[in-house]
Amino acid sequence: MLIADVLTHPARTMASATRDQFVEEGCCVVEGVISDDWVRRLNGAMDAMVEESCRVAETDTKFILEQGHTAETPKLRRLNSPQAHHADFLAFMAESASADVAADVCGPDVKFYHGKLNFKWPKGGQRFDWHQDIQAWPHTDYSPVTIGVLLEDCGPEQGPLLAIRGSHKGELYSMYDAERNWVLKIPEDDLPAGWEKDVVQLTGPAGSLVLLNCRVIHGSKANRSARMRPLLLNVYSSADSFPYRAQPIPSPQDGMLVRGEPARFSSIDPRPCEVPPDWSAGYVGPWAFQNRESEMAAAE
Ligand SMILES: O=C(O)CCC(=O)C(=O)O
Repeated sequence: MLIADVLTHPARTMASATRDQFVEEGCCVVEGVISDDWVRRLNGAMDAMVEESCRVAETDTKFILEQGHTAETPKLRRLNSPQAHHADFLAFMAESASADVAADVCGPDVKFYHGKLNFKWPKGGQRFDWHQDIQAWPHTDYSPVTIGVLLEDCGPEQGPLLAIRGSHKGELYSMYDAERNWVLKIPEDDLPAGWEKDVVQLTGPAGSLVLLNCRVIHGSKANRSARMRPLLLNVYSSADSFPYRAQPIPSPQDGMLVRGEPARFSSIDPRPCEVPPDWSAGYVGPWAFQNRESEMAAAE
């Protein structure tokens, strides 16, 4: 659904000023809609997954491990498709106020696309370079939204998500480098002039939702603190928005309707999007190309 049509429906869970901020800036934090009980359940599910990862020695389709991961000192970078691996992650994605917030920004008919749980281990969890998401999973319109939930309090030292306010209204960058490697990275020299003043830190207490429009430029710095930074990220879209390339993080919940009715017609936004590699044989993450040199120095 195009945003002009979404806005004909009143926001029901977000304050309308916060929704307006999201529409204008491409990002926002929503506090106070996820209960402490949900935060507790999600943390329990996360702990169970971390415990399971202790029996894994190499990255696979479920767990992406950081260097130095061992059973004694687990260091996970990502759990793919948490909703496929624990009932509480699934219930949260489909039944909680997170899906209601998705309906506020996607329109009343909402489906799920994919999910991941990103970790940043204390004192070392790595940076994520500036990038836009939609080039990894193009859709027929730009309704897809990533809704993150902070599983712990997250302050500036923990490597919170950073977004460049308003950048969703600008161009889509190539996520390939000059050698056609899929790097999912925008070099800082290529960012729009004056971008530094528009960097927003998406921090907040545990249970806060952080919203990213699928076109907004975002990234994060390393975790320098002594606290973990776990961030559960679910991508939703309008039900009438359809991906036209293979799903990079496949799961049985891909396309699951979580609010409203299924689509009869597709929504089309003609603004072009460079297509990603074919992920049908498996997603090749950008890890080998991320976190090099001194990028993000200007955001320090
Ligand atoms: O976990 C992070 O800090 C960044 C995650 C992100 O931007 C992504 O997964 O697209």
